[in-house]
Amino acid sequence: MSAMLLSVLSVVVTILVVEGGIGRPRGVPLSRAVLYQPGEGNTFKCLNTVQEFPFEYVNDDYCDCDDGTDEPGTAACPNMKFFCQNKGHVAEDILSSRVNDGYCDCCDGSDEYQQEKIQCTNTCDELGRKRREDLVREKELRETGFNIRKQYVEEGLQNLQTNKALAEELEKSKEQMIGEREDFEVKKTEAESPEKEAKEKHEKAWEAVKAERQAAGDKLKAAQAFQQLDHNRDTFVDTSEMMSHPEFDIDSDGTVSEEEAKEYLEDQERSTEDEFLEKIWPNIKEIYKAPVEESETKGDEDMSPPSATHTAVEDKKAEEEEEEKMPDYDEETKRLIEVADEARRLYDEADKKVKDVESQISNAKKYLEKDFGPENEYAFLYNKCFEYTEREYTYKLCPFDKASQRPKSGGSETNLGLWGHWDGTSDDGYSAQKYEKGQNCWNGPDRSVKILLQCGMENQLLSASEPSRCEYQFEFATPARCTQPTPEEYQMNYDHDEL
Ligand code: MAN
Repeated sequence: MSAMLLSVLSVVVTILVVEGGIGRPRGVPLSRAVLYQPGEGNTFKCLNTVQEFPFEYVNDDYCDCDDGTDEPGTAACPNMKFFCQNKGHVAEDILSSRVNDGYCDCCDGSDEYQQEKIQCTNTCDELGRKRREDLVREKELRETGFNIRKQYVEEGLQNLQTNKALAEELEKSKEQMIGEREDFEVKKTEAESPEKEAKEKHEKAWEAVKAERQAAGDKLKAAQAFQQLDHNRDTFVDTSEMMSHPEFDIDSDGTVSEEEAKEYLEDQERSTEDEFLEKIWPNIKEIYKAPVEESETKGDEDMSPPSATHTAVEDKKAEEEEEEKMPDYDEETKRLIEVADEARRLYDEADKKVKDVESQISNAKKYLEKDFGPENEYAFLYNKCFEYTEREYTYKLCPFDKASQRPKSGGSETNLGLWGHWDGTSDDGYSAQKYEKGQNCWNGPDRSVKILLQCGMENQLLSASEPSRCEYQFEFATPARCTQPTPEEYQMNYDHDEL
């Protein structure tokens, strides 16, 4: 072996780390080591260009290849990746500009090999241990959550079947109840007809009495008016007597002229009492003002004690009111009303039964129409509510129903939105929900909430925020969201391919 060959070999040994039977330069993962083996004549071919350089140019801290692949372990080529093995923790690629920048980026400190700048402590074992512990906890959480989820799926399915059967059964009893209601309706109509007839008869008779009383009263008033107008008691009311009554001043000029008086006397000079009652009184009864009697003007100065006058007035009023009131129905009408009342009560009862069953059917159908997730695993949350209190508000979520907010200091609840739809990503549609059409925000949109779901051992509202005015975001943990952890998910990733 020549001295020259020996020196070349020694360079190769210094730039290649030998591990797992294959050498590789600093910053190169094992999976790419094969690309960094010295070629014929101890050369290195840049990985993405046709350039070729002596192998010792690799990691010589000078960027030779246009694609930068000759410097995987230095900061010489911009935007390259440096691979940290991080044994005991998770291997990672860091930006090549971070190599030897005086800051420890890799937990194994391999990015800071020029130790004059900084000496990094290897923290990979500790970080790896912590990470493994976290992963074990997360795995346990997912497993426990997933087991609960299985129960939810079972319950969801059962509820679905129960509600389906219930809806069908209720539909049947609804038919029967409608039939019963129809029977009661017929009976009600039958009972109401004689009741109506008897009531109408009674009311008509009462109307007739009232009309008679009114006519008699009117006649009395007319006769009194004749007496009052006939000042000279000559059994006639004439124009001059009419002229002393200012209410007959048609043109409101302050005096009642003879013409105006005649106008009311049917163009005559005077009227007899019979004529007055029959023809004149109907014309003037709305405007005629009876003279105020002396005893009436003196009313307030009455010598009797005020309370006595008051009582007399009240008594008269009560008497008049009593007279105005329709008398009670006769016994037979009362009996018919009682029979009809009972028929109405029975009908109303039957009607209420139909309405109740209709509302139960509607609830069962509402349940059946809801999308409770691919396996009905979210059905468990229906008809339940969860709260979260922060600095200012208590937020409430009733899944598949509504979301609300109320001030901690008291005050009314604000509707933040009603159940809208699932709102997850295109490949994970059940990861989020949307509640919308809440109370309108002043000068803004209707309030709405996006619920981000995550796996948790318990159903819990974890947070509530308002990223944009009146657009809220809740985080909600539920076992329904837990998927079964796979062995691959929890065995990998400790050391990549470097184990
Ligand atoms: C209330 C609350 C808030 C909201 C404002 C908008 O105070 O609902 O969350 O931002 O109204 O005016």
